[in-house]
Amino acid sequence: MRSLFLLILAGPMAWAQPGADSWRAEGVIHVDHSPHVKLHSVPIRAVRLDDGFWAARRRINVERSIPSMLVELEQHGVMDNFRRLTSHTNAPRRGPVYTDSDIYKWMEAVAYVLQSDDKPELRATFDRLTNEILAAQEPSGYLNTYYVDERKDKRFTEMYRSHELYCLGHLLQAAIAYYRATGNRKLMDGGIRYVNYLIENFGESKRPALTGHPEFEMALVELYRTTGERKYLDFAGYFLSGVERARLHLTDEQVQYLFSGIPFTSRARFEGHAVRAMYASSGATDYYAETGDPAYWQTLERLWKDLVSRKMYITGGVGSREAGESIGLPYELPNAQAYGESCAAIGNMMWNWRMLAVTGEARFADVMERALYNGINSGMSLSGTLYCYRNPLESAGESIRNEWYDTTCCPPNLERILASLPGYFYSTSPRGVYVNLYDNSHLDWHLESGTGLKIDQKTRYPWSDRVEVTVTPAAAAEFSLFLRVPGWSRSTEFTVNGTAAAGAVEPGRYFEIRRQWRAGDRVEVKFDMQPQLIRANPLVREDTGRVAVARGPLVYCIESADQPGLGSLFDAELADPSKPFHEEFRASLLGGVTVLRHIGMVSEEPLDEEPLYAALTKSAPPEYEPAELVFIPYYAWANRGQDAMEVWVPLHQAGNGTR
Ligand code: FUB
Ligand code: ZN
Repeated sequence: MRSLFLLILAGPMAWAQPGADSWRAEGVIHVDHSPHVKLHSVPIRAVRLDDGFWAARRRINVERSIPSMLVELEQHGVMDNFRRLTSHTNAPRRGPVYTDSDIYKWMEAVAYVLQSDDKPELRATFDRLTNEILAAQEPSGYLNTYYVDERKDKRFTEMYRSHELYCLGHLLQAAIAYYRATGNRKLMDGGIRYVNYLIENFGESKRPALTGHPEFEMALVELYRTTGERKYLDFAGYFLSGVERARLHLTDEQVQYLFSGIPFTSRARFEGHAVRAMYASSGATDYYAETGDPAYWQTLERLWKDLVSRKMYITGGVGSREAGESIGLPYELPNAQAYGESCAAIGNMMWNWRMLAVTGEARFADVMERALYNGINSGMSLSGTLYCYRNPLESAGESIRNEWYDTTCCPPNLERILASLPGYFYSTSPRGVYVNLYDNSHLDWHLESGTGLKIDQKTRYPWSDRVEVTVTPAAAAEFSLFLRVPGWSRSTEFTVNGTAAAGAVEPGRYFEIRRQWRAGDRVEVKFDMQPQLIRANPLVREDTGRVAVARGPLVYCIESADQPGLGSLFDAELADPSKPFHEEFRASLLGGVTVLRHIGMVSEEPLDEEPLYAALTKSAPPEYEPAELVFIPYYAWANRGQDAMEVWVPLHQAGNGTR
């Protein structure tokens, strides 16, 4: 089998022949034939995460999160919404307009798990759900559980809110992932029937359509990549062209908020609903990868810059406002009020993954890593059964994690991103292989020349600053190994078989080691993982006088559970930034984390007993005394009860109220 698909893949990449099992070689996004990408994906099945940071999270996902979420989805009637359409019961439809998408996202997560390991029971569940879902599909191809019965007349008449195409997009993504897991096209063929119906009836010379909640664009491009049928790419282009504004009578506020309805290429800034903006940008990047339209690229660069230099949290989270789940103004990055929906951080990773494929530039992988380790990782509890919808950067101890939300978009989204994680670790190009993420892992794949290639990473990353990479080509071959130098590592060292590797090492770039590689060649990487104090741009007024602590890819926070002597977390400040942090790995804490200890200054009197306003004089209270502060990784907060938490900690000004 393996030699068969090596043969298929050898040489210039060609469209899969009918009957070939080329689906086995397709990655999270299948960009092998995309003319405007520099990097190609490696399929999930080619990467095994060995015992380590992400293997532990992924195991919990497979063993706890995915099974318990199906129980929740069933209990909340998500599958019954389909069943009621075929069993002719009078049971009411339950859940919001978009809840069909929740089961689809869950199925996508299952499909990624099956790409790693065949689990017959899970496969049988997927097949059963597929049958139940497709039984509710109408002969025309239409499939949606909300616009039925008395709401049937409203189909496609309120697309700014209907999520009809959003749900279909998620169905297609689940179906494509399952096809890539098993070669089974049943759900995908059902999705295609619906898409074909849409293409026949909607478009510039037909009825007008709008995605309303972008997401369908990504799915359409992936369908094009999977089937080779150009009409799906063109249909994505139709939605991104935003030509229907007038015919759909969309207001300025709507097109701004929905991130659809005007040409994507006319967008000047990142705005509106955070998840919509992320998914639209992901879809537009997919579209660019196929078409190379320079107007798309200019827009994507403009939006990316706006995001990372003005609108993104240090955690990779996005979305400052609860109102409209929206992005907010430049530098509007409140901490306690931060919305930071898990789905938006996931969208950030998905978008940057696509930007990385297009450019091969490590700055995009840096953002992926930031979002993954922090703003995404915080979204799922260590137990795997509780989820954050919002991911604030400060909390007075409100309840933040729940098993279920009526709008439960985030939990299955977290499940699908964790399940698909092996697919993000490596990429290939005609020049060689890229290591995008670091963790204990094993790659069993091949170079684009067809030469088999295995790579082993041995590391305790992100706790350890060292990674040992063993490269094993099937036969000695000249190619490049590109290792990402994270932007946070101010000095990084590489040795090959014990000798320092030549070449300039720049943070935020890939380091290229080109040589004749032989089986067992060993590269050792040493990052600068010393804890760093980070300041925000002074225009982020909420962070004035405050610092955040980061170590490697992890953002840290203080949580009240770790400061037993402290009355209130908010009485504490960080002292003397010139002093080093004390690092300590605690195996029994929060699944095993490196904690950081540093001197703090704590108000002698509780600050909430101080007057609201007082004249600023040198001798004025409050007085502060030293106390140790213990920092834990941000992702691990809110796992021990409802504790207060703070990422941006005030920096104590020496001489100001200090004894
Ligand atoms: O509208 C569908 C999903 O629900 C969005 O992506 C989330 O932001 C939530 O509103
Ligand atoms: Zn969500």
